[in-house]
Amino acid sequence: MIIKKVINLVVCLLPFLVLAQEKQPNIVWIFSDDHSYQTIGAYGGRLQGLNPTPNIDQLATEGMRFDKAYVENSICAPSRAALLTGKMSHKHKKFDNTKKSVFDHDQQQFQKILQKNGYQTAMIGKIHLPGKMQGFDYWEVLPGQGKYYHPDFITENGATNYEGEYVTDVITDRSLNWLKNGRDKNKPFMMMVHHKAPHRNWDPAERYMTKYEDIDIPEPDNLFDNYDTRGSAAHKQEMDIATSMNLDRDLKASGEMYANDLRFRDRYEKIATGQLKGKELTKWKYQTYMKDYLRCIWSVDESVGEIVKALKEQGLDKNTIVIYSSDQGFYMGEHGWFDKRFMYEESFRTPLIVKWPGTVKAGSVNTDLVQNIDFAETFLDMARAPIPHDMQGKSIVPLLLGETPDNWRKSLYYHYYEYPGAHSVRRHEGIANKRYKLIRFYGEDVPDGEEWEFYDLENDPAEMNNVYGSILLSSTISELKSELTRLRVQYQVTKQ
Ligand code: SGN
Ligand code: CA
Repeated sequence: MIIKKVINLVVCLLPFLVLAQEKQPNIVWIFSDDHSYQTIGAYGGRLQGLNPTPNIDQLATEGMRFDKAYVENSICAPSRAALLTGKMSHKHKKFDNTKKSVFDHDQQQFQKILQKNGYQTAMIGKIHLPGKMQGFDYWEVLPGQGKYYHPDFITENGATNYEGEYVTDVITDRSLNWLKNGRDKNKPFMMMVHHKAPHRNWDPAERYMTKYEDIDIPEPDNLFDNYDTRGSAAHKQEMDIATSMNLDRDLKASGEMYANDLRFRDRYEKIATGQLKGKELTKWKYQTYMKDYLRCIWSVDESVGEIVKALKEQGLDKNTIVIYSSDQGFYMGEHGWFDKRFMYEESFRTPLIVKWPGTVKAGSVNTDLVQNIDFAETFLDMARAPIPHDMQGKSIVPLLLGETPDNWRKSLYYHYYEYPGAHSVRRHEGIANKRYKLIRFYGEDVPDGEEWEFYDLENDPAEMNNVYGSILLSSTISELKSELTRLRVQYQVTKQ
């Protein structure tokens, strides 16, 4: 009996023992801004037939796809602060994208710990956290949101302008350059390749300007959602394609800038003649938005392919982990929307794919609840560096090894703060498990200061039916309310 137990223990620990003996792996973290899982072929869904991401899909074929990866605050700067610190917004203090909350670069961040444990670290691309980066041997970042064309980049030594170049290409080239010529080849490395695309206003590289021109992009079933059963926040947002997406900068179909630009002539004329009205106009806006968005993705996917190829050419592929993810999800017309912020699935969820040669089973799929606060601890664990106790996530390395710990989280906490603000999404917090989601909208411009929503994700995956008032579900709702209170205590949430 005892011998059997010992054998079982050794079998369970084997992957960890093997890992402990190998040399520290390199980590390449390719990240994008606002890339929805709906537009990644490997995630399936209505857009898969467009084959939008062959290189990212290849990572999934060779690695693990996470189907339940989420963020803690679906907006750029707070999400990035969570990645670096392994903490939620109320702990790292970058609550929103505005100047009202400031990210203190002096605080603990995973890359500083990696450096202390023998790693070379590099960050190239969008970080959206003003101030000097710390913990990177090399950094070259966009100021704020950055620009798609002729972008400026800031380094330790000042700014450089890339006249005539496209931002995704510059980020790829600068990353490849560091990989080849910039790093100390005797050390393991962590390279962060963080793209600006496909962020609004979806400007593609010249070479992809006409891609998808002659096809119809499938529409979501709820493109014309009327928000029945939902509270006031869904009705009052300003992120719907029909009225909040503009015809000039967003769709390049109106305004002086586009009137004489041959590339946009067809669009311009379509709008100028006034032939589209009501639902037909919304459908046209959806098609135009989606095509530009997908064209931006095409360059990001190409970047993934080039980086994977370079790793191979340099003999680094066997000992390099390649991760693909985004700072949050995005609406591809679901609920009639673009943008993010809400705790509804399309923006709460984010893509996550990990290729770890020799360690992760090729083509595997994980459905455990993971969150962006897990990245920092995961990287430290991969590097076998110490993990500070005050980080709030969990390393996903056991999941990558195919072992879900018994005490793995059963629910997720979410909190969005930026109101009043762009797109007018009311403040809210909430809790979700694999089956249900409870959301509490609160504060300014919320009737009576508080509104609740509740969704049964199994019966209503598109979250069209708020069943907060359901008598049948009242005890389940109470359970989730208690769980929300428990999570607030666990994560030490202070700000309401
Ligand atoms: C800009 C965009 C918004 C977007 C925010 C935040 N407007 O303000 O649509 O929600 O960034 O995006 S734009 O017309 O200037 O593009 S985030 O990814 O940085 O959080
Ligand atoms: Ca973003």
